[in-house]
Amino acid sequence: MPPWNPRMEEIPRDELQRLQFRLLKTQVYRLYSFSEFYRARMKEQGVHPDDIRSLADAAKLPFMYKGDLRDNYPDRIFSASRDELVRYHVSSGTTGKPTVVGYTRHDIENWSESLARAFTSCGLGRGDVIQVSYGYGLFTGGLGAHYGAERIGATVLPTSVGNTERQIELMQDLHVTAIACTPSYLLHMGEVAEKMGISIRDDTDLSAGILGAEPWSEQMRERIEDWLGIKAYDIYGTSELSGPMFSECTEQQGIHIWGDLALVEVIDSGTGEVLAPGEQGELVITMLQKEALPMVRYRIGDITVLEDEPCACGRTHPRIRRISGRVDDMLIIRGINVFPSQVEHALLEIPGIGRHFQIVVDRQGALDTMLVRVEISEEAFSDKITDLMVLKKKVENRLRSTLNVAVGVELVEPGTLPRFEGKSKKVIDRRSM
Ligand code: DLL
Repeated sequence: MPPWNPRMEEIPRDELQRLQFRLLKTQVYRLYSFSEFYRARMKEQGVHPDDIRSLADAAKLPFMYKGDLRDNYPDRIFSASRDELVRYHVSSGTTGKPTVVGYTRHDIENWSESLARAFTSCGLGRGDVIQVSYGYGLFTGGLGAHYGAERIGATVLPTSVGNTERQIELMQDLHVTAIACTPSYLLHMGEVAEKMGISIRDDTDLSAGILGAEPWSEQMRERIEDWLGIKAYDIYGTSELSGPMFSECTEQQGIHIWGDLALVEVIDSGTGEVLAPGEQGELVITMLQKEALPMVRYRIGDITVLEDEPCACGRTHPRIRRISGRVDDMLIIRGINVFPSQVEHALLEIPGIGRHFQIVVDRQGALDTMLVRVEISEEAFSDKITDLMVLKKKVENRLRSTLNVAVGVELVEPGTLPRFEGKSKKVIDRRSM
């Protein structure tokens, strides 16, 4: 594989936009000519490739949805022939058929390039030992991170998920400097390490976590950094875009979206209108160079804000803020929109509260109920019962004022809620069971 192209990260903005326009036009012409799916979609929308005369004209193109991939299972949207494919990944999805993603050699190269940029943005390079504790296999996390880490000349420790005690021993013995995994798995590892009498902060060389694949909050970042003595970076992507692709840099001021690979828009979920930078809405991504499974104006369902100012690190590509939730995991409790990330945000500000929680939504008669089960810290656990009552009241009040809805609270012993090696499942919605 060729070395990655770090110079692209500082390309002047006007040059980047010219490049994006050229790539967009080429992709749209290619799809209109060769893909039945896209040609039909564009005709339905009354748009022809000749109508794309500027980058802003991307807004004329039809949206794509996750449902389109499921409806065209397994490969009817692919625009490369089978013999050009070098890999499949498959995402389980929450309902119905899984989503199959195919990759040409060029797709794998661009994907590795984006991860090479992501890792170097987080200050990693040759000499680092990167433990990849995302799942290897059909999930994109493990192999994606693996190729990116090799591309920058780092040493990879491909532990995948599971066998946590062994992972911690290897982390110590092989002088691992960075770990790539879900934030919830890193929390679990920290706890298991403590049980083994090992402090990740004091007894290992770990200095960075490249964490993603699930929502996590700024407060969670602070806790992880303070507790484990590392820098925790947010990495984002979805299987349809290739897998993990985009990350923060050492400034930790938003996720860089590599503009030569992806065009980013944030839209109003209701009207589909493109929003200005700084406004919160639904993320829409067009992959500019993808071959096997092209994604044009893909409505991912994640909620964020576009930051268009260049970053202090010198990279010129646009950034998005930390994902604050999903359009579709938004819970509606008695008419009020609630995101699990808001709950996490509120809980972690309260001293005495541990790192794990679970939301149980149910219905009593016609009324939605929401119970938040929260682990308390070891120190709070040894407090008097009256102190625990005060803590419970405090949590109830904080949640009510943050969410504008009354919430039941149950404080549970440290270590009682389920732990996850991959993506965590924080919400149990019994209304749909
Ligand atoms: O989770 C790809 C990935 C692997 C990203 C490893 C980062 C690290 P999917 O399984 O298709 O792909 O799930 C994609 O996960 O639409 C978001 O809702 C959520 N997600 C991913 N990263 C983040 C993040 C991988 N950093 C879905 N913050 C996305 C919040 C995230 N949500």
